Amino acid sequence: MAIGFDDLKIKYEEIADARKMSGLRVVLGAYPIPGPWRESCKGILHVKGLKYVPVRTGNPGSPDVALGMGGSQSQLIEWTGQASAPVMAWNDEKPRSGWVDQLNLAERLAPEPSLVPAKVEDRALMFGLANELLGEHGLVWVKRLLMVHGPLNSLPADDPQRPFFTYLGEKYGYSPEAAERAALRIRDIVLAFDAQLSRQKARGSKYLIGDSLSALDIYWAACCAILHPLPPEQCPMADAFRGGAYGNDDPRIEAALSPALRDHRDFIYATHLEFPIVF
Ligand SMILES: N[C@@H](CCC(=O)N[C@@H](CS)C(=O)NCC(=O)O)C(=O)O
Repeated sequence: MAIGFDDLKIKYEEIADARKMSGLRVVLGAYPIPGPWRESCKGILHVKGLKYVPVRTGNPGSPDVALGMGGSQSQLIEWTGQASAPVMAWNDEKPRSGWVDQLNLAERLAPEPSLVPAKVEDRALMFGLANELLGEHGLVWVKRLLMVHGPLNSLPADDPQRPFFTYLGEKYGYSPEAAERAALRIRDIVLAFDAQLSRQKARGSKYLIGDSLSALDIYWAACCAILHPLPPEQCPMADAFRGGAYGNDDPRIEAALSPALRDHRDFIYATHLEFPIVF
């Protein structure tokens, strides 16, 4: 069921070609891994029915996952001024590599259905909680420190996968102490989401904010995979990433990740997003 790195269903354009186009182009990275920012961005665009041209991150002939895989992303850096995905490019406007800018652009291009609550208190809460997931030092940001902790402490020095984990560890400030702080932070964020979902259920809402779908529900659905990926028939991701990078072996986080939070992810995918996830 899982697909390999050379078996992608989406047709990804090269950056040089995408730069010559107008309209909406999204640098997604051509790999079968449900990156939380990537799937968040795809989810927002899907709900809004916005069509786009998918673009790969690496230079022609280079791997797409990260610079540490040995390739080059110099064309992405030249175009967007940074080296991560996703990036949304609209006509000749400055490419947007941050999730807040991406949501705001999507809202502008397709105002309905709005994924940003109209009430100021709801909006402030939504962006605050979304930042706990996607922002710097948010859940999926710091999960990278746990992701590299195992491999950096177990892979032999000459293992071909080691440079990838070394690259990510150096880029995001890995140390064993930072990994422990990350685990506690993730637990606390998951607990905060669980409390928010319980409050919403108590007032009769099926959604994390207000009474209808917001970007936060999509972000939770997309980010949950980093701790608890969907099964292969719904998410045919590369097997090598399932269980280690996308999974959790910390009992404190496991206890916080309640059945209600897992069910909420499943509900949002089944009701508003696409199955199976396409890569
Ligand atoms: N641009 C995002 C971060 C996106 C991100 O980190 N994406 C991952 C893939 S899901 C990535 O490109 N990782 C490779 C790297 O960090 O070098 C943000 O800062 O809001």
